[in-house]
Amino acid sequence: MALHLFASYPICSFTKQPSRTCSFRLLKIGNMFSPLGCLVSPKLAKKTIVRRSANYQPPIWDFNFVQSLKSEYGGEVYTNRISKLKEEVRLILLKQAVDPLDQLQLIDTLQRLGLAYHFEDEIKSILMSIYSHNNTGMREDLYATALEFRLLRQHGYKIPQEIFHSFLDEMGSFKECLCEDWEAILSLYEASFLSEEGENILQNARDFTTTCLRKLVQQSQDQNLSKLISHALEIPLHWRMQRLDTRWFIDAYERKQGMNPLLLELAKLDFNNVQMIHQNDLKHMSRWWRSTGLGEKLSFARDRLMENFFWTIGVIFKPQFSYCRRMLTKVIALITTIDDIYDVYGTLDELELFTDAVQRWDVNAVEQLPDYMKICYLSLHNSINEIAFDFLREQGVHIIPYLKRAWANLCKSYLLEARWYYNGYTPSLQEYIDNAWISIAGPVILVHAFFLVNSPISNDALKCLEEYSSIIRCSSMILRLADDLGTSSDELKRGDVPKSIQCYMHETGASEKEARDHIRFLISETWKEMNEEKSTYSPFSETFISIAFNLARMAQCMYQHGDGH
Ligand code: 0FV
Ligand code: MN
Ligand code: MN
Ligand code: MN
Ligand code: MN
Repeated sequence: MALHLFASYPICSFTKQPSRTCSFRLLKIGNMFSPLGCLVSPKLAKKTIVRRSANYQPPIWDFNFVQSLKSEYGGEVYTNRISKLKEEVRLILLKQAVDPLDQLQLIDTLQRLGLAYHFEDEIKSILMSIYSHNNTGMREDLYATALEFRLLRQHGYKIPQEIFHSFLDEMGSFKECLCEDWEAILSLYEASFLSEEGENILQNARDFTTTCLRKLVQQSQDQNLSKLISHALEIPLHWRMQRLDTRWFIDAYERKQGMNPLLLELAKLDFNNVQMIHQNDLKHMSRWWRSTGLGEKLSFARDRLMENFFWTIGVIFKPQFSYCRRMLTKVIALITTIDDIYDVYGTLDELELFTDAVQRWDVNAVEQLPDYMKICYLSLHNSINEIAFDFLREQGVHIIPYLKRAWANLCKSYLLEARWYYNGYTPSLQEYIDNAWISIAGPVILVHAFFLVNSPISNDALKCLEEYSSIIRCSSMILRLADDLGTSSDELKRGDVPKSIQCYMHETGASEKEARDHIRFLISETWKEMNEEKSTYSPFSETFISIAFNLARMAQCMYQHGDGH
């Protein structure tokens, strides 16, 4: 099914807003370019400005608590043990596991235990060899076939969905009798999420296995089995935030019959070792956040440093990417604050000034802003320019044009939503989406991430970055739609633009439940489109592609039970 979520792309070429703005020019509180003394003069301010409140609660992660975090897992005893275990596991991977199915299972286990990043070259060469011996003939073992299919696709190999032909009956449906082998069904279920647009065998596989697994959970007496299946049904592996799943799977693996104690020990030590690095990143950024003063001074905005940081672990957990996590934490903290200015606190006039200032990217623009915006604007300016400075120093390339453009596009999309809000306007779903995949800040996060991971930068990649090419759009779209599922009820209550669910209800007369189902369907279709990025040529590095996928995963984690943020 072809979905046209991105019908009026490219959106980045914003033009002047139409006359819609006229109606609320009347609300202006003074000349746009005079210093906004009204904000300092409480008399006028009180009379004319009614500000919304989101009633955000104080942070639950106390500064002193964060600073007190300690870990012993960086000590020599642990790192030596980790090195030794790594070599043993490498030997198992290269020498002991010779049968392709054993190899695939081991790779899958290493991935789920969060250890695969230590063995990337070995895993690549094993998969390459399995792929080159891949037979397209009749398959008999569904479990093995689905596992092979999933791992190969995950690593960018083109494997046709027709590999599952021998498991279909004359009508093209999966044979009912397969339902009895839960391991095979689970394996097929997870594989089915690697599908691309229009792959109907895989869509059938997804529907079929989902039904089977639901039945199995109801009937099963085996607690471990039920846990595994419920976990998979909740969110499939391909859509999961990896680090949390690693933590979950370490426990599951410990209970598994025939598990390898060496792998388990390495997984635990490595998890704790990596967590120590994350804690150091967090402590560092928590001090940075305090030094900005934004949490205190802008009391209307979310003070959520820990949560902002948590996003970055979902996006890129590997220990060597501390710099990327730290800078992305800044970016996300600034996004959160600025989003609240636009959604909650700012008046339309102030928002126009702020948008203009960001577009100018000129430190002198601070003069035109009210005080509460000044501190935010300068903080934005300093933080982003510092990232650009680091890059210029290290790589000799001037990247401010890319970064500031991403922020300008974000603020313009925020402003459009603010205009819709003040105008009481409900856009069509399409019109909403054309703007909303930008206003969720996915492009800002990804553009910065692109420069923060130290991958070589080609002109091709820069061009795709500038155009917000497909992977950026898909990842941002999933982020937006997942955010809407989790946050729009509260947003509507406090006063905000209608989000995708409400736009769809307004446009089609659907119930809220139907609208939510539709949004979930769009998420699922967008995943299929994004999956194509794995099997087609991309100028982006593997690291960047994984960041884009992980951002979508992180969104589905954060908003799984409402607004996790
Ligand atoms: C989304 O909040 C938001 F800004 C968050 C969670 C901060 C970090 C952002 C990303 C990693 C995307 P909210 O639901 O208020 O956003 P909208 O766009 O709906 O106002
Ligand atoms: Mn918001
Ligand atoms: Mn917003
Ligand atoms: Mn939202
Ligand atoms: Mn396509």
